[in-house]
Amino acid sequence: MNKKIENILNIQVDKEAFSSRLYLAMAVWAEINGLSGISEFLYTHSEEERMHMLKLVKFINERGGVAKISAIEKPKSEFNSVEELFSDLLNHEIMITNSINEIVHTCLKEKDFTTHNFMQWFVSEQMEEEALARTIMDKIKMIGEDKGGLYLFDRDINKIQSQNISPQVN
Ligand code: OFO
Repeated sequence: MNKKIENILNIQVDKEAFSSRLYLAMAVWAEINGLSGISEFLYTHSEEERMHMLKLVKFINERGGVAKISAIEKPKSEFNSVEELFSDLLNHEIMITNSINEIVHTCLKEKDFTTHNFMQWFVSEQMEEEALARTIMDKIKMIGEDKGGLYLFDRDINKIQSQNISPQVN
């Protein structure tokens, strides 16, 4: 496997692992703050990010490279509000989209069309995840300070998830 591609894929392995732990930390915060629907949503999202990481790990190894599992920085675990949490989540997904786009760009420059083809799954996944995060942010902004609205949002968030996310990994 092309070394440059192997390296950027390994950096992405770390980013997906970090995403999984960031969403896990968010899930814990939501759970201890009595937001069980939001926490369930985030636990599931954390698991999906772990699957993204594994998908990359397996691809690197199958193509003759070596997947590297490194230390990961500690994610943020305190949030002032649900709005801050989901705003962080949206910004994180935008960063991941940019990172995926960079990999796609490098694949084309290096003429690695196999990895380019493989990365298309991530391109579509990011489109869905970003769209979902934006939908959620719109709803949270609508709710504002309304506690009843937050109660309903927490109850219904997992329905929004099932309409928008396709967690298929294979
Ligand atoms: Fe939410 O991002 Fe993985 O790819």
